[in-house]
Amino acid sequence: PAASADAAGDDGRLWKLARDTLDGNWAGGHTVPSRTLYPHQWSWDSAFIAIGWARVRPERAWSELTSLFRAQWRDGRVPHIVFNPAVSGGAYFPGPGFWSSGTVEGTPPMATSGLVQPPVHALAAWHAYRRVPTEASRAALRRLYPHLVAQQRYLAGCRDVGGAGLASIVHPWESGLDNSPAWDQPMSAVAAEAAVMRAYRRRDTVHADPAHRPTDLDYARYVTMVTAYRANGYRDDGLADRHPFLVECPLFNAAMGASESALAGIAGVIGADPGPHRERAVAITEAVVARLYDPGSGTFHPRDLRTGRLTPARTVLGLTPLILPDLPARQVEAVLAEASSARFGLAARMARPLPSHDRTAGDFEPLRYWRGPSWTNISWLVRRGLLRHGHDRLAAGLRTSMIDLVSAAGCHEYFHPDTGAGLGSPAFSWTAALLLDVLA
Ligand code: 9YW
Repeated sequence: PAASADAAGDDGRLWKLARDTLDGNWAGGHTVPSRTLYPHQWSWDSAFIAIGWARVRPERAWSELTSLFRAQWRDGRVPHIVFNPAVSGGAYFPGPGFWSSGTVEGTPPMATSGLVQPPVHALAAWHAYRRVPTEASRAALRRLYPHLVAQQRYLAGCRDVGGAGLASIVHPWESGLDNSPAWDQPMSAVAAEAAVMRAYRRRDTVHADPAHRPTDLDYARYVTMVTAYRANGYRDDGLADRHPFLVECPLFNAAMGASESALAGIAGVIGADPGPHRERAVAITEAVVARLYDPGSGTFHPRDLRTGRLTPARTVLGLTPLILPDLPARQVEAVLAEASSARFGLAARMARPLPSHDRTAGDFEPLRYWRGPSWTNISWLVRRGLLRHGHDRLAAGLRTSMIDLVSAAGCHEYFHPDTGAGLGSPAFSWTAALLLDVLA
């Protein structure tokens, strides 16, 4: 009884810490990921953040998503950054001047980037609604629905470069896992001149330890890829013939499939037809399995459209198709085996947190961003997948590990995968938001 009383007291402390962290990052209408490092609105951050707000201030969950979708482009794309005009353009690189979205047809009045991020938004909206199924939430869902549908249509249409029903990403930033080892091979084909970066000043390395961030060479390539995309007005026709980076990512496409399933649920609630969403969810799941599952490794890998091959690294991206409700039992079992192996260490009692990359790989880097550290949003997604497929004990192990990290280190952006030490921003919104969700 003493131990559980302590646990309850600690939960109360963590609840307050997480709520205060979100409150501190609320910018009126949306929440910044971090006041210092990321002072604007980020697309997939807002989806995760809405899930947390639903627990404490539901009206903010809807305003978070609504404000993001106000920046949706006419073609349906939801930009990965919406710039806050009240924040200096130089506070973040690449800022509004670099993207110059205002010079492109069909863009909203506010400055945005031209890239997207994993489409976890319908998933988040549906999750938030089920937490607070009020009339106000239903009204918000009804307003969001056509925007969520347009987002999916853009990805499944304009971005189906491979022609197999999956969306391609045109930049590692679109994966959300910027410098994951998954991108090393496709990135190596992108011309990088160190000179490119001399024209710019990185801001991330002012706020965070350069040893924990992507390298200058990575940034040179990031800039080269955006420049190529921007030169064609961020258009998607003809990408296969001209764009240097085209990849079908397992997480991105699993999010797209899971969002179609979520849209079926949303459609049911607002009186629209769930049928087409269910069909699309099944088709996306089949394509993810057919195109991205490797029976040899027993896990999912990104497919590089430039080479036609799967990329070799076994990163945490490979586990994320578990969020697909229709994932066949065979692939569920394979992902569980991969997750429970020494590479990722998933267990009912976890010795260490879930890493972003294979712990046994030679290029595992425990401090560098997406090349090893543990991230709360990925753990949250994998936990959702485990629950969805009935693996409650493993889901509970992951939940405890997520809570323990924040309990010991605070709402950090990411965590050392061995020691659990907090890394990056110390007051990070999605860590706080998803902690609220798992604590409730
Ligand atoms: C950057 C805001 C974003 C996340 C991404 C993460 C990072 C931006 O921060 O990218 O400048 O590196 O990789 O997933 O949305 O939190």
